[in-house]
Amino acid sequence: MAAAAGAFSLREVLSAFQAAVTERREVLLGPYLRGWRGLVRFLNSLGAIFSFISKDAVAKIQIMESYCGGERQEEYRTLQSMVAYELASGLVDIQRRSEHPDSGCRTLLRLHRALRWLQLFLEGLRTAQEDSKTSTICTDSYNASLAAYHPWVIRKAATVAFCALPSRNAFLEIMNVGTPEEAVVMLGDALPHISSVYGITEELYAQHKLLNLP
Ligand code: 1Q0
Repeated sequence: MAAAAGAFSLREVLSAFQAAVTERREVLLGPYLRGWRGLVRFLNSLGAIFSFISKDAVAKIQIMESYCGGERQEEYRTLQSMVAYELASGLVDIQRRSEHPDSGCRTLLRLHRALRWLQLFLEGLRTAQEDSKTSTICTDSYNASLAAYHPWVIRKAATVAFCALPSRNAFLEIMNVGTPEEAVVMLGDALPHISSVYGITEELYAQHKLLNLP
């Protein structure tokens, strides 16, 4: 079943992440951010209880988009060129947030950590029993990833919000890629692309010791 025109389709989001990786294993920031924009649209459709999450995600996407459309846009074409440029120009706060509180490197790191959550969540959704609770899959994925970087109050708010998630089958249906079974197949095809983006970023950040940017 094709997605209705204008409706959210997870397929588009996932193909953006697929398009983000080049043959030379560079990550193109344009498609990467398009993928995030799509995820936020989906998140917004789940209800106002998630707006504190989508606001933060949008703020970070906007910071990145302004670099990508700004004066130095050539430097922000790929993740690799951004890291090289910002480091060589002293544009990254390494010890504490001070002169460059919103560097591309630190902003993207927040999205990168959230991508790990997404990877775990979608994998959980794909492999869970039909009657599993989405909120449990989501909480487990969160606790195994992003939670480590969030203070208690955010962890609490996030866990409360997760309880508002629809059932697994309803969730698979609003992804708009066909029946729940078809959605599961699509997730299986798509997840390696998200994992690839995640893996390349993790490796690059580790290499430059950027994984703990304040
Ligand atoms: C479906 C449920 C969505 C659950 C999303 C899990 C993430 C919870 C994160 C809660 C964070 C909220 C607020 C702010 C946090 C910031 O402090 C933190 C650090 O930034 P900073 O500047 O203070 O150092 N920010 C972050 O960690 C970034 C968080 C970005 C979260 C983006 C989540 C986007 C979610 C998309 C929904 C995908 C839906 C599933 C995919 C479709 C499958 C059918």
